[in-house]
Amino acid sequence: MEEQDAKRIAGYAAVDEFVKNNQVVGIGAGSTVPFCVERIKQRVDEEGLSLVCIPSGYQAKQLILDHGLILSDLSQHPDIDVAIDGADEIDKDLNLIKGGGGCQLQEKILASCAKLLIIVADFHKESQNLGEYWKRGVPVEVIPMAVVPVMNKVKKLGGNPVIRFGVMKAGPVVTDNGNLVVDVDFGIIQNPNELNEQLTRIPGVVETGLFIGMADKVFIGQADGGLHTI
Ligand code: ABF
Repeated sequence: MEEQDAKRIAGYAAVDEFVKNNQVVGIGAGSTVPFCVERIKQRVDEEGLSLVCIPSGYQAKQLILDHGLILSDLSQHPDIDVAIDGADEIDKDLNLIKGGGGCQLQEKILASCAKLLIIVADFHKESQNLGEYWKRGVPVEVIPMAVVPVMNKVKKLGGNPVIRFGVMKAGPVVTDNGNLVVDVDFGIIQNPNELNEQLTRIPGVVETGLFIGMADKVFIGQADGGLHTI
């Protein structure tokens, strides 16, 4: 329950500080973002805010529709005022690991179109260096034909790659873009920027879940009901 309360505190606070009338709002995925959408809906009803929402994927699209908010896309609204999203881990410099849900590519595209990227999370997610908390590795989206050579190349960078499988292990997870996800454990990541550049230089890598210097502010709900912002 503590964790859910912490997510709600973070989600509500982020929406209250950053969502304003007449904005185009990017909506990410995960279990914290639904609290943001809940709060957006309350404010639309109570304050009459006029907003257009752009989803990062299927879950976000459904959330927007379920709450009766206005749904659009990047073709109609390529410039986003504020994108609100979750994260798997957040370091002291606001670098992020994202993509635990497999939407890293769309989430990064959305973030790159946004004037502001606001992250919402619970207290587990904060660390000094990426890799301290999120032990499943850096999500790397890979073109299917390149998966073996990419895995060999990330091993040479010191990573331990694992193809992500679905819950029943019947087959690999396929992203919304028809790609595979390789989770690469690098242990504690001392230089996430350099690592991200090394990974994205490998042919066949479409995108990584390392979000470097993209987040503008992070709202972290605390176990005791407090809020920490970075
Ligand atoms: C998305 O949802 C992801 O990039 C990240 O994997 C996840 C975070 O979810 P939660 O809020 O449930 O921790 O934002």
